[in-house]
Amino acid sequence: TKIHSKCRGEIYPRSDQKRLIVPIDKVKWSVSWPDYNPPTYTSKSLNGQPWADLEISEQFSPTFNEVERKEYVVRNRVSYMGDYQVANGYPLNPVGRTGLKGRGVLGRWGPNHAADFILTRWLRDQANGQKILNEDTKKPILQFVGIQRRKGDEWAIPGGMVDAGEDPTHAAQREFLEEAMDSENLEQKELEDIMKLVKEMFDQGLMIYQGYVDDSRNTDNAWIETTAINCHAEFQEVDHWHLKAGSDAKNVAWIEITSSLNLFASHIDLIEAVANRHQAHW
Ligand code: RP5
Ligand code: MG
Ligand code: MG
Repeated sequence: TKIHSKCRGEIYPRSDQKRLIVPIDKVKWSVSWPDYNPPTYTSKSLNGQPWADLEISEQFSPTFNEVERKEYVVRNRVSYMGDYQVANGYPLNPVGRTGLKGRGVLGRWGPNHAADFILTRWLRDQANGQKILNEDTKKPILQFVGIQRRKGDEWAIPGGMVDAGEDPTHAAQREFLEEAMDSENLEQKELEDIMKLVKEMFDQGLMIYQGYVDDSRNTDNAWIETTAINCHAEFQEVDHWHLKAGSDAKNVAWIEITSSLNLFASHIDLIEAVANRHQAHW
């Protein structure tokens, strides 16, 4: 895995908070850096949010590395990367230093669980329906449904945070429907019709990755981990689906998969895994 390329920027996203610059060879906690003391930043936007943790104190000390059940709310504090360290009551980023303490804009101390849904199909010749091969690799070209994020304008895989107690596979499907089919603005009847159309296919999706994401919002004490699902349409069953950007997406499109795509967070790694899975052009 590539380590911390996106969360060692100079300025924390959506703020003017500076990070301490961490040289690549000092990312790992195992590399000694006795004077390491980065600034602390937790966005005020977290105040009063029901999905966000509180500041760590005697009254609020989460049960790290466990699925916590308190006051009937489930909070999954387990990392897919194995047990993470907790130093002086604060969880430590399993990949290493980011140059910032606190939670930034992330709600949870420790892992913040997300889910991504990668819908793929073959690029085909409009006239005869044949798969199109890349001239150099002679391998068929895949397409995936990508969205353009409202925040930051970057293109990404549709995805979002897993709700408390929600199954990650469900979260991935739900986020796809919200961001790529605008499900939140559909009439009940339209939504039911779409669900009938997609459900069977979606349930055949395969988990391709579960773990850490190199996201610019990560800090030393809070980070995003994802469950990525790939659902592949082998024939042309998805061609008539009506894609419409919704929720935190402002555009949606079928995008050709190549290794030169520029995508949000470490989504390019997920796309590479999908290309490999289907022996597609990369
Ligand atoms: C990425 O952030 C994950 O892979 C997921 O796509 C996304 C979740 O954040 P929001 O879309 O809710 O901002 O790290
Ligand atoms: Mg969303
Ligand atoms: Mg999202």
